[in-house]
Amino acid sequence: MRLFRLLPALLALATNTAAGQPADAPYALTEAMIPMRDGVKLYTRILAPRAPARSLPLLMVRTPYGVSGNTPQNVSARWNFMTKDTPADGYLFVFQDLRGKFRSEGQFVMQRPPRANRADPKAIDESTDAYDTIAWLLINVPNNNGRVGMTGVSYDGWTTAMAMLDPHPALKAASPQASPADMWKGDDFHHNGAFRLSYGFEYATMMESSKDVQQFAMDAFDTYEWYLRLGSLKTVNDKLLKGTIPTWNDFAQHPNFDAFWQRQAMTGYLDKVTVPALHVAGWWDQEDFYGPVTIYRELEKHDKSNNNFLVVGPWNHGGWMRGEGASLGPIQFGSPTARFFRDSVMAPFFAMHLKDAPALTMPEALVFESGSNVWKRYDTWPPKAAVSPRALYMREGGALAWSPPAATSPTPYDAYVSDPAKPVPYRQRPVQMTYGPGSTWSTWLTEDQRFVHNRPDVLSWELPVLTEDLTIAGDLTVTLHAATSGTDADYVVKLIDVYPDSGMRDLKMNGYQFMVANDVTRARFRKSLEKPVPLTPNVPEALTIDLHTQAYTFKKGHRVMVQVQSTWFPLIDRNPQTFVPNIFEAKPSDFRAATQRIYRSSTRASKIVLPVVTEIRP
Ligand code: PG9
Repeated sequence: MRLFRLLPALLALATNTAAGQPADAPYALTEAMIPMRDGVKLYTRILAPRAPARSLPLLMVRTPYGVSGNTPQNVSARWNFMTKDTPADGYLFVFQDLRGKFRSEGQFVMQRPPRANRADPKAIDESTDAYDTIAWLLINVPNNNGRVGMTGVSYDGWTTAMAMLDPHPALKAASPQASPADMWKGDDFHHNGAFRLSYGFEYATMMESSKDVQQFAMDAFDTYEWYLRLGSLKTVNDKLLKGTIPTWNDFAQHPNFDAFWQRQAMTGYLDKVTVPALHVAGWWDQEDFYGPVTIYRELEKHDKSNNNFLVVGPWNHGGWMRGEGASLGPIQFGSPTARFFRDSVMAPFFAMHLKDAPALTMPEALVFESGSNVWKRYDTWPPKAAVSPRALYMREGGALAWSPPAATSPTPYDAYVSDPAKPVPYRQRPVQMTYGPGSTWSTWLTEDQRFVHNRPDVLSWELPVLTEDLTIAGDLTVTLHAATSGTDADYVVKLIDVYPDSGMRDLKMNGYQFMVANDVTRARFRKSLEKPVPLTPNVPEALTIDLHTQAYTFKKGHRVMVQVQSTWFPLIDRNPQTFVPNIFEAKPSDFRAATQRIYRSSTRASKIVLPVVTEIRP
């Protein structure tokens, strides 16, 4: 980094350090505009202990959500777990606004893809911005020990993962937490190509209507009504946004897994473990669960020096970074899981790499097995030993069974009519805005599924009451043999733990239907993610649905249930059920009710394959 580029920032550093700071706070604030290689300057806040005991490592968070909330007064409270009440011997905390957000210069690009030409010295991306920032910090922040850590949740987790692609040599440890990996396959904006309407619309407008964050003004408290009134998604640009929100335009112009999404997805770039990494995910993360598990797995293929680790706990999005984590919604986990993670995993991980603290003996995968409510240590994820895949079949009469259907069945399927004019709500109405006041978004994955259980457009199958515990650990896959009277369809599959009908101390938990795993598939993509093809009316086809991964004990006395439905609104946009090349361009007349059949015959046996733990476990 050449000195003339540093001068304005050094000036900013000098000017802003002293002004109006509480003398009794253990940290002092320095603000800087740090120059990047293309000349753009990024607003950065550095919070350093007033009287450092020795030279300290830098711990950095890069975010699009604004950094001004990080003050000398509150940094202690937020990050106390990392410093164990001794700020003077802790960290030099660094918070930076991404390009184009809040006080940083430049242009914000939603998940800017890695630069195409790595040889171009002026090309930029989040990796180079992290690199340039670290280079600057090492020279300009007094008392740093030459080592840097990065962390953050979700977008900030993604910037952490991006910094690991071409890391500055001083980046010695990283914890990307709930980082998305692929916005088309499994994170915030789509799942298997099915568009996450409410999140996509509300997030894109929140981030791209101004330089800061600003919620779209919806004139309905129950957004289920608001999204239904929109009708076809074409209305969004025609009447509301008029092409002003770049990310919405990308959604509308790239409905398939084309070069746009392929280039943005992290997975294609994860070909080496460059920095010791602690990947963190929550089993009930309502935004990005696919991402952290996928990033861990991709990197694990290249982890020759055993520097890549996974932690998954019973958390919602970012739940490990706040509160105790002893419960989520009404579900109890028996111990303060979030506190345990922060104190006993995250803090020692960074201390070991950045401060030569005693080594943390990290298992390859530390996962919380909910239901039995214990932490388990595995030497691979998914576990290889002591787990056998066992199929649970959908059978006649709403039954699930460990054996396939008999050769002769008078009715080889269960059926329902799915009507896009009356979609199944994904959570209890009123469905408040995602991040609106009173919103139950953050815990919706724990909601009691009885609210849709007996709808005529939701099918359910159940195992009899379990006579002993059933534990699963690893990957879950569904095969649905399905036919529709239309030419396109969505199928949502939910694996549910049904609590005992009576005897629960908390009365509402009697018969509670708790979703253990779930996802949606959009049948048009069953043959190709890039080139969707219509279904032939009433001709069954086999669809594979990845229900991701879990560690869970269905307790003795509980039941296992599977539910299938074809709408999940407004989480997922409505499939018109008539094949059109681009659903964002569908006409109102394309939206039609359709009969969906889920086959359960000997030749078309729909099933869920569970990773059943069979032997003595670690
Ligand atoms: N889930 C959010 C997000 C991450 C990355 C891109 C878009 C959205 C977040 O919580 O930051």
